[in-house]
Amino acid sequence: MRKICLSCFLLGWLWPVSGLSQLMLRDEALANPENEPVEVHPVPHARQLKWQETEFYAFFHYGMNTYTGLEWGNGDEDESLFAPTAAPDPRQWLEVVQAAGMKGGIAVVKHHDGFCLWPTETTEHNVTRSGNDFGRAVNIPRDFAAAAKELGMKYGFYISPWDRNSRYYGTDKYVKDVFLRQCAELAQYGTDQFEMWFDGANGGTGFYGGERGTRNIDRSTYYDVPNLRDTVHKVCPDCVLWGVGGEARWIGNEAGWAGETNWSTENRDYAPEKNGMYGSENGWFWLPGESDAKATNRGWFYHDGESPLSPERLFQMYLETVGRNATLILNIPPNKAGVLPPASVNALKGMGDLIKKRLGHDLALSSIIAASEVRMPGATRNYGVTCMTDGDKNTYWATNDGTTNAVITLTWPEKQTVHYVELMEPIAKGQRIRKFKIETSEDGTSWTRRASTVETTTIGYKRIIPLNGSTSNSYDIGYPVKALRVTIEDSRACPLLSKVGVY
Ligand code: FUL
Repeated sequence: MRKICLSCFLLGWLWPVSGLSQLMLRDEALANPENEPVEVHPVPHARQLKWQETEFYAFFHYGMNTYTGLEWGNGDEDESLFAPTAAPDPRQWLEVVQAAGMKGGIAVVKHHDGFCLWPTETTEHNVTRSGNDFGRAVNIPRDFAAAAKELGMKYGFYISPWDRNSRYYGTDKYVKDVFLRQCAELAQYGTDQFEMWFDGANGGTGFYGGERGTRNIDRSTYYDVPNLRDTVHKVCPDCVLWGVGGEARWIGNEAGWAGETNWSTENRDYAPEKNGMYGSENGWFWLPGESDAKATNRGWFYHDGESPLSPERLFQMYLETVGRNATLILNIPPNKAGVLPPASVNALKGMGDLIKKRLGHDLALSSIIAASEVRMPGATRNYGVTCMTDGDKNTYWATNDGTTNAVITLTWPEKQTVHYVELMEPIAKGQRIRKFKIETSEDGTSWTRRASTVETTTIGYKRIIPLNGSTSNSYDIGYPVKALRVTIEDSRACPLLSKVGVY
C-alpha cells in the first residue's frame, strides 16, 4: 500500500501536468467518442421501447360474452352457448384498424369466465365443445397472429389471470398448471407478441369448477410475477407484460385520457386510480402508461343496439392519450358473426381520416429550423437541428451538458396556418424535459404564447399540443404564422428532441 502511494506520488511529481491532462482528455474522448449525452435513469428496456413505438393499437373483446350478453361471465356458461353465426374473421378486424392508422392489436383469448378461444389442453372449457361447426373450428390466437404477420402488424393477447371457471383458481396449481401453461401454449402461434394483457381484475365470486363461492388472492404475490415474466420472456423476448406483469401501467381510467403531465416512470407501490394518469417524476422504474378505451357506447363486448363513438370523439381520445405520452388501446368488439360491424368500421375509418388530415402533413419539413444551442458533435454523429426533422427516430438534437433550457425556432418563407405542434424525446436516454412553452409570430418579431391553458410540462415519447388549447374543439381555423418557437424552460438534464412536427 505504502509502495503504491509512493509511486503514485512520484508519478504525479515527475509527469508534466500538461501530459497528464492530455491523457485524461484522451481517455474521456475514448470513453465517449460520439459525445453522447448520458442517460437519465430509469430508462426503458429495449422491449418497452419497441412497445411504445406501437403507439396506437386495437383491443378486440370477443368470446363467450358475445353470445350471453354479459360483460363478466360467471364461468358456469355451457360451452354450447358459444355459437358464432359465421366463421369469425380476425383478418377483417385487423384490416379495419390498420386503415384507421393502428399499428397492431390485442385479441382477448380468455376473459374472466375462463372460456378459451383456442383448443387448449389446460381445460375442457374451450372452443372444441362449442355449439356449432363455426365455433368448433375457432382458433383466435392462431388466426389473429397469422393475419397480423401477413398485414405487417403487431399482435398480442389478453389472457385473464382471473379464471372464474377453474376449480384450481386460488391455488398454486392454477398458476403453474393452468395459467402459465396457457401463456406457454399461446407462444405456439407466434413468439413475436408485443404485449400480453394481464388484467388487474382478479379474484371474487365465480363458478370454480362447481364449488361456487368467493376466492380472493393477493395479486402482488399470487401469480409469481418474476417467474411469469421470465417464462414469457424466454419464449417471447419482445413481449411487454401489461398490468399484473408490471412492464406497462394502467392509465387509471377507461376513458381514453392521460394527464397532460405524464411521466413514464413510477414506483411499484403506486395507486393506479390516483397517479396512473400522471406517473411520478422521480419514479424508480420505467413503467409507461397505456390507456384502454372503448370505441363504442356499451360494453367491452358486443351488445345488440350498440353504436360507435363519433370520429371527432375518437380523435379527441387520440390527442388525449397518444398526444400525452401514453399508448392508446382502443376497443372495437366483433359481433356475433365474429366480424366488426359496419357502423364501427365507418367510425374507425372516420377517425383514421381525421388523423391523416390533421396530423399527416408536417410543416416543419418545409421550415428553416434553428436552435439556441447545439451539442458538440461526436466522431461520426452530430446533434444538429435537422435531427428533429429527418424522420429518423435514432437521431436527436441536443444541447451541451449543463444546459437545461433552449429555444428552437422554425421559420417559413410564407405564412402557414398551424393547428398542432408535436414533440418527441428520444426516451432511450430517459424522460428529461419538465417544462416548455410554445409561441407563434405573424411577423417573425412579436410573439404570442399558444396553448397557455395547457400544462406544457412533460413531453416523453410523444406530445401533441393543440395550439388553441382544446382537444375537443381542436380543429378551428388555425393560426397564421411566419415563425413558431418552442422554449424548453427546464429539463432534468440537457434536453434532447428527436422530432418537432408542426401541423
Ligand atoms: C377490465 C375487465 O374487467 C373488463 O372486462 C375489460 O376486459 C377491461 C379491458 O379490463 O379490468
